[in-house]
Amino acid sequence: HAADAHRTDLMTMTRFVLNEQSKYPESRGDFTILLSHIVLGCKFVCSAVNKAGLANIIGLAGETNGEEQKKLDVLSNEVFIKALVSSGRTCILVSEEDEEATFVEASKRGRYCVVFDPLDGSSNIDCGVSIGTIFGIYMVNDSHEPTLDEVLQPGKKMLAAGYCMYGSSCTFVLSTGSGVHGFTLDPSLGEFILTHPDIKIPKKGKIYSVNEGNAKNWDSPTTKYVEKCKFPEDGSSPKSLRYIGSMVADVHRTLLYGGVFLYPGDKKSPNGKLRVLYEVFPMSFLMEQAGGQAFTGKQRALDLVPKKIHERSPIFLGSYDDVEEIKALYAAEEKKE
Ligand code: P6P
Repeated sequence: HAADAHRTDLMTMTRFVLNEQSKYPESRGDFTILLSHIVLGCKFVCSAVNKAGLANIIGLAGETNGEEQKKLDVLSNEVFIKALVSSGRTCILVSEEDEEATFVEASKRGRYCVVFDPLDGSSNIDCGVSIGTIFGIYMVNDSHEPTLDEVLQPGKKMLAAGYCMYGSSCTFVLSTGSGVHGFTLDPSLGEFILTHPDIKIPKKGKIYSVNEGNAKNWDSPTTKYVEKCKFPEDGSSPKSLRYIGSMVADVHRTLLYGGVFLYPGDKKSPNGKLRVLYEVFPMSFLMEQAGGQAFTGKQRALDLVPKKIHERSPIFLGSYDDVEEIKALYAAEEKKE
């Protein structure tokens, strides 16, 4: 029976990625092993975040055996770094939590570079708002003498990218370059099961997502675009504003419902707030793979070449047609200058 087959034919992430990998006969399963270690980190964080509210009671996040209460993002970072190094498949790691990149010792070195934010939006933990882990994966060119150049690459060079959102359920969204797929953690199995195969973002949306509190400092194209969302000139109905203030949650809603997420630059911070390597690139990669697009105000986000591992960029991402409108406003501004 089809229904039974569906129930008993569990498409776990491991099985899904092995299927993907079978398209590359020469691959030795290294990517699958790497991904399994990223998933291990996410399962740990999911469990820790879900208990965060009880931290003081159960002495979580740093155990109260005398050790000072470690912040969950610091703890999560340690778990990811250790899991990735122990996978034996990584060469360079860049984390939002670490000023310097981690160069894996030669004996444990592999072919992948992972850039990640272990707990993005962690300031929202205490009020229970969804937060997440965001990651991107590059293949290393020269693993003998790796340098930072291996990760100062445009986002279009990424092999894979994804995020894990710790919300009402634990949802892992992944692209390895052949579409975007969503998996939901079944806590009884401890497995991520495929629940959203081949996610496609609606071509146009009815939602815009931006921190309106920064409106005073926006440039003209962003100001004009937001104005159009609120007071459409063509008589169409205004868009809804949805802003959670946690990138993974705002992007996940945009991916599923459509619309556009903006973190523009402004007079105070010309490069905006979001980091190129482990926020802008992975989310832009996913948006393109889902049929949307991502723009920095100057260029296609994935074409940007980062100079520093923690540099920031303005970002406008989401439904294809909505981002086109933003690009047109920036192009018109360009012409005036
Ligand atoms: P603002 C969270 O702190 C974060 O890094 C992203 O997750 C989120 O999109 C953004 O900052 C929110 O920034 O300035 O609107 O509070």
